[in-house]
Formats: sequence, structure tokens, C-alpha cells
Amino acid sequence: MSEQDLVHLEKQDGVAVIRLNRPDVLNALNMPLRRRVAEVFESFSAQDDVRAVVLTGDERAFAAGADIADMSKIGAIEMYLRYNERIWGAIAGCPYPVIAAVNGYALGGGMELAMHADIIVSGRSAKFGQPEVKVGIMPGAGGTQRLTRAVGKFNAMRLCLTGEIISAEKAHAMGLVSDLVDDDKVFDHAMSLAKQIASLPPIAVQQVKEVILHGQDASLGAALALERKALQILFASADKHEGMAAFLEKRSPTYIGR
Ligand code: CO8
Repeated sequence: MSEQDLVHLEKQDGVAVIRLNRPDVLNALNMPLRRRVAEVFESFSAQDDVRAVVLTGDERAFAAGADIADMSKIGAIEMYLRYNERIWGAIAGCPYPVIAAVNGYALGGGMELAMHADIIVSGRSAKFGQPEVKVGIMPGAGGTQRLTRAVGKFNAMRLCLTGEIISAEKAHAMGLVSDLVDDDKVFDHAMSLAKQIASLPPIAVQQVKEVILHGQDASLGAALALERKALQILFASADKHEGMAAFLEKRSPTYIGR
């Protein structure tokens, strides 16, 4: 399969859809797939007509982890020189809200990829887990850190230390999954959320994302200051004037992203 085909792309009403496509190995993340995903994120991040991204897999798997066959052959320095954090920096740095639409397995690097998203929509029969410890390694793309921030120390420890695969219902209860829906509704639900977000004033949307992500790692005082400054900046936007005017004039707003 060519590197281009590892991911299917589509754009609909301001929403970019990125669909992982290595079905024979449950979308296991080998280096070409990881690079291709990053490349398309980078490209969509630079496109003005994109307002939100939906990242998804297929019915059997969002992604069942980093490719074990590939990792079995490499040593520490090769692993280091892959610079996965630089490659996936393009995903972490995507300015638009990213919604992961998960069916089937989201395991290891696959769950870490889902956690790069801002909202996770999951089907009821999806499965989540950080099973790396069972093959002698550990999470390396956010599984100990993004997960702990999302679900707290005791849930993260339980998942990473046991490698246990859990149900979507359990993942939802611990706060990893934003919306739990029937399996056949996952993509449509994610698209509907993405389109809803895409119709909102883009600068305000991007500021919300930036402040939540940066704020969670700052002190409360610094994070609250960041929030206030972002709010104040929005008062300079044309979309703020339009949004408030439209409300007062009882009409629908037309946002221009300025
Ligand atoms: N890597 C490579 N191949 C895989 C992977 C994987 N992670 N997962 C599944 N496959 C392949 C299988 O080998 C199989 O291939 P084949 O048909 O050629 O034998 C095919 O996908 C279908 O899989 P199964 O036959 O095993 O399907 P089952 O329904 O029986 O089982 C499971 C599904 C439970 C998901 C099972 O495949 C499994 O346990 N997979 C491995 C899950 C795992 O351990 N994931 C973590 C990997 S380690 C990791 O992610 C490290 C992250 C470090 C940071 C990386 C940054 C990206």
C-alpha cells in the first residue's frame, strides 16, 4: 500500500475527516502511517476552510497500537531517532478542535493517538487500554501523562500497570470518553459535533482549545490570567460584534473568522 493510501481524507462543510487505513493489522501504527497522519494534520492546520477535524479508523479498530512487528526489530537508539514526539507534534499542535471517533480497539499508541484529540466519541462496544506493559514496554506518546490528566492518578495507574483492556462504558465513566453512542452512530455523531463547532466563530473556538490545553499545565493563577487575556482579545474580533448583534437583533449570525 502506498503511503498516501494509509489514510483516507475528505472535507465536508468545514470539517476535515482523517480515516486510518491499515485494516489488515487493525490500523497498527507503523512509521509510514504515523508520518502520514502527521502530514495530513499539518496540511489541514494550514487550511483556512477547515474548522474542525474528525479522526477515525474503521469498525474493527480505531488503532490497536504501535506496530509490534515493526518495534520488535529495533533498539533504543533507533526508537529515539524516530522522534515520534516531533512527528505527532503536528497533531498536538493542531489549532482546530479534533474529535476522535472510535469504534473497535483503541489500544496503546492508538489510545494515545485518540488522546491527542479534544473530544472522544466512542461506540458502545469499543475497547480501550494501554497494554504496552504486557509486551515489556510502556506508553510513550502520552499514555502516562495525557491519561493521568484526563482520568486521574488511580485510573491511569490501574490501566497502565495492568495493561487491562476496558469497555467503552468504563472509559466513559472515568472521563476518557466524552460521548458514548451506538456503534453505528459514532461517525455521524462525531461529524455532527464537528459541524456544530465548525459553524461557530473560529477564533473563539481556537482560543477555548488553546486556553484549556495550556491552562491545565499551568498554575491556577497563571491559567486564569491566560483565560482572561484570551477573553479580552476576543472583544477585538468582528465575530464578537456579529455574534452579540445577531443575538440582540434576533437573527442568525454570519461569522467571518476575523
Ligand atoms: N501491531 C502489529 N500488528 C497488530 C497489532 C499491533 N499493535 N494489533 C493487531 N495486529 C495484527 C495482528 O497481528 C493480526 O495480524 P495477522 O492477521 O497477520 O496475524 C491482525 O492485526 C488482527 O489481529 P488479531 O488476529 O490479533 O485480532 P484479535 O481480534 O484476535 O485481537 C487484539 C485483537 C486484542 C487488539 C490483538 O490484536 C492485540 O492484542 N493487539 C495488540 C495490542 C497491543 O498490545 N497494543 C499496544 C502495542 S505497544 C504500543 O502501542 C507502544 C506505544 C509506544 C508509543 C508509540 C507512539 C505511536
